[in-house]
Amino acid sequence: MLRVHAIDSHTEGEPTRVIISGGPDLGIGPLRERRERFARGHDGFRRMTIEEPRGSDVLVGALIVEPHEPNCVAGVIFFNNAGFLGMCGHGTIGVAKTLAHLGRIQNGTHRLDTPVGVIEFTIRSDEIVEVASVPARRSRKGVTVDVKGFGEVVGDVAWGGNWFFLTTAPARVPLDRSRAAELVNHASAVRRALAKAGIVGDDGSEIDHVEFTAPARRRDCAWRNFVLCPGGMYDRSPCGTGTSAKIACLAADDALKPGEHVGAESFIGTRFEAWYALNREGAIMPTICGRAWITAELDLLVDESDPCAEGIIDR
Ligand code: PYC
Repeated sequence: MLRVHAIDSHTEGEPTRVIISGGPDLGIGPLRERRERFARGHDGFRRMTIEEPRGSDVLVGALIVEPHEPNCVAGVIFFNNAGFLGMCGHGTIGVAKTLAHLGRIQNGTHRLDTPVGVIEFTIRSDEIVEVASVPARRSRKGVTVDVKGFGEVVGDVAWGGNWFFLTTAPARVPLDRSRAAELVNHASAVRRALAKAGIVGDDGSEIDHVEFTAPARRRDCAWRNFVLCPGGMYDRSPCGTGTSAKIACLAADDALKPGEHVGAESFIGTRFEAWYALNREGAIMPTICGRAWITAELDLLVDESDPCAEGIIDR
């Protein structure tokens, strides 16, 4: 019987399952290389830990490993129902709260090794976690894409730790939970149209996140968003990497100054606060803040005879 110990949490509504022990041996070396080994040799473990019947499509997994970079409290590889993520903002907040819950870290600033570089997070005395994320950038402004069934859509391409296409919400579909299925459908069509048109990130990667923005309903937020993640699920939180990408667009338009704080409202009405600084090279360095709550401590059990050991497989 395989036993995998995990801690579940949610960050402003978006769940994270942090795998503490029982994961595959990925060897040593940079986290980018270990993520490749995970993807090539242990994809069944990814599916087993987050997908049905032990999880759900919306869960984001975070495998804790030994860090490669110095002075990091841990290394982490994020994954979801579609594969592996570069960075994950809400997941980092979940990891921070989980490590604190386990007594491995105290309030204060810590370094975390990820496949896209080292990031720093700070657990504040008010329990809010600040994530100083990877550099963000807008790579293209005002890109027009012809979306089958929906017509022309204009948006920006930006990197916030994952690749995003950011555009205003469809005119006739309010960002309401009752309209989630339509928004998923529309955003998925945008994603397919981008791929078909060969519109990719400036490193050649697929743009696998689509972000719609609309005016905020909360007075303490500047916009409300809907973010479609690669596996067809929408982010319940305002999406950390999506907020970084949005900040990169605002900064490029000179609509947000360094150090100016802004609120991002999620599709379910929860909030992140964000701001950015410029580093010596002039790169945009976003910080995202939010809260997470521990929801479960669990042992996942996998019996060799279980036909759904690696999730539910369609035959
Ligand atoms: O918070 O960066 C994020 C994120 C990415 C996918 C789901 N959440």
